[in-house]
Amino acid sequence: MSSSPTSPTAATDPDWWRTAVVYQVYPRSFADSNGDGIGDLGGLLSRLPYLAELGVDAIWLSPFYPSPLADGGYDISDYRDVDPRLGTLADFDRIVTTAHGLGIKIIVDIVPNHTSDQHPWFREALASPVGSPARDRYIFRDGTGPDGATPPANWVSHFGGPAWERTDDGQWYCHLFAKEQPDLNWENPQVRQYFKDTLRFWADRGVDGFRIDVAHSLAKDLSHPLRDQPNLDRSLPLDGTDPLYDREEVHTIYQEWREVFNEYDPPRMAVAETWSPANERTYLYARPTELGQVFDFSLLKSEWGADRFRAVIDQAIAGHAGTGGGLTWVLSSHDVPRHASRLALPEGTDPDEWLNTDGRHPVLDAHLGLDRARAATLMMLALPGSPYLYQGEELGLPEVPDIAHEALQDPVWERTGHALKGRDGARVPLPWTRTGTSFGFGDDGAWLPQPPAFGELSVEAQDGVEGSTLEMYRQALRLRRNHPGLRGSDFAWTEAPSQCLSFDRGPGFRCVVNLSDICVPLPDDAQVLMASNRLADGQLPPNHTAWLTIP
Ligand code: TEU
Ligand code: CA
Repeated sequence: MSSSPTSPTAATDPDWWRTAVVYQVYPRSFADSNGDGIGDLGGLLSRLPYLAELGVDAIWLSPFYPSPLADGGYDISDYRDVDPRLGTLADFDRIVTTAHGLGIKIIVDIVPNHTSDQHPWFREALASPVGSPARDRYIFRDGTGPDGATPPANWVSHFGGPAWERTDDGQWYCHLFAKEQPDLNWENPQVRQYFKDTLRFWADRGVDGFRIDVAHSLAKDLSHPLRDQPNLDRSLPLDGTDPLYDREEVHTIYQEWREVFNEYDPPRMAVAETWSPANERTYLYARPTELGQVFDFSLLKSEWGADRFRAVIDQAIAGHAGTGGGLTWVLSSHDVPRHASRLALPEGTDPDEWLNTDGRHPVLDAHLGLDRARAATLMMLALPGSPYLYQGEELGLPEVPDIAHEALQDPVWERTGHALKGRDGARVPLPWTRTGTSFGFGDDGAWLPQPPAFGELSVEAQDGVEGSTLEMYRQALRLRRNHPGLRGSDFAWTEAPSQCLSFDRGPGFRCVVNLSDICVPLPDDAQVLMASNRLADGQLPPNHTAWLTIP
């Protein structure tokens, strides 16, 4: 395997993240180095050459910190260490050094909305009296109604049920996620200091950037009495005044963090995660005085369709214009059904309902899903800005919808009273080889069961195979890095056949996406650089994308 040489400018360019291809690693599901069934840092270290050959610019690591795993590691009991099941700080340092040697940046996940209930601060809070400074780091309140037996407010958890849990002494604490994830009080100066020092801890170890979990929920209106909010952000029009989501004050936190990022050369980058429906406020997180980037999940939330994709792209580009922030694109993550399955769902199908049938209704056309996934990916990789890839999408992995109920790990399953299966189907450990227990993920089993079909989707099965999804990703990332027409931020729609999209980037580069159900001709004077699949007599088949050189 050969790695791409690091160009000296790329290594020091302070704006590297504006165009970077970032690959999300969910560490427990990536590669297992010691056969205990759990992916770990040793596994990742051994696969860094694979990621270099794939051609990614950066790796975002989902949490690898010590965690009781109430929410797959997003419940952190120590923000400045590595979970012993995953390795040590020395292993982490080796990853940073090795990745940098291969020209790959490292981004770590920061989870500032909540800690684990096993974090020393929360244990101290529980052991301390009502009204104590230890409790003030979290959101403790008396209940209402007789004996205070009703929660202090009608806030709801993202994972189902109320956002409040009662403690032994009768007070309640707020948790917007699982009850093992108590929300921090961001009006507390110690909380603010702790996270700035945590950012420095990892920046000092050489990390290049941060992904900020639930970035829009840190600032809450905690004035007495607590305001009503019985809805989740997903269904709300947000204008900066909601008691829980996307409050105007949250931006002062990121302005303070920017000062920390700028203590380093090059300044550390950051990307905000916010699930609120994208509107003009979403892009404020990406201002250069704050985080620089915010995930744009509109593509990930969009169903297949030329008008839909076009509207999403227009909104993102227009939304960033004037803010100075960097564009991002996402099709898959550890939180949603993989796009190779999602894009095969019939119009209007709720992916959660499909999951609830264990993937039986409707039965998906896997071929169609893969075609569309590849076409959507190739479109995304041609857009200006920074695409975020999720591990395994380069293999065309589908969602695993039929994990046995007993094997499910996502807290969503229990907290919703089995109404939602949750996110495990996107977190099944990767197949590296055709055969073997756990398909080369490790020497033994895997913490979530892998379906038999994973063998033929493994890296081994696709490596060097012309037309494989893996080779398509490799080729696209190589071209993206080297084609002058894909640098810069130029973008212009061009005329396209019905239900197709066509856009030009820099000099001589055009991308055409066929979202119709008939073959369409390509422009006469175009030369095909690559396509998401084979052309049909020089025409672009339905559910395909082509990259073209035009005179
Ligand atoms: O996700 C934030 C979030 O709002 C999710 O609950 C999202 O709505 C849901 O996953 C969709 O089903 C982040 C992390 O990405 C997620 O993995 C964590 O569980 C969550 O924060 C809590 O830290
Ligand atoms: Ca392991």
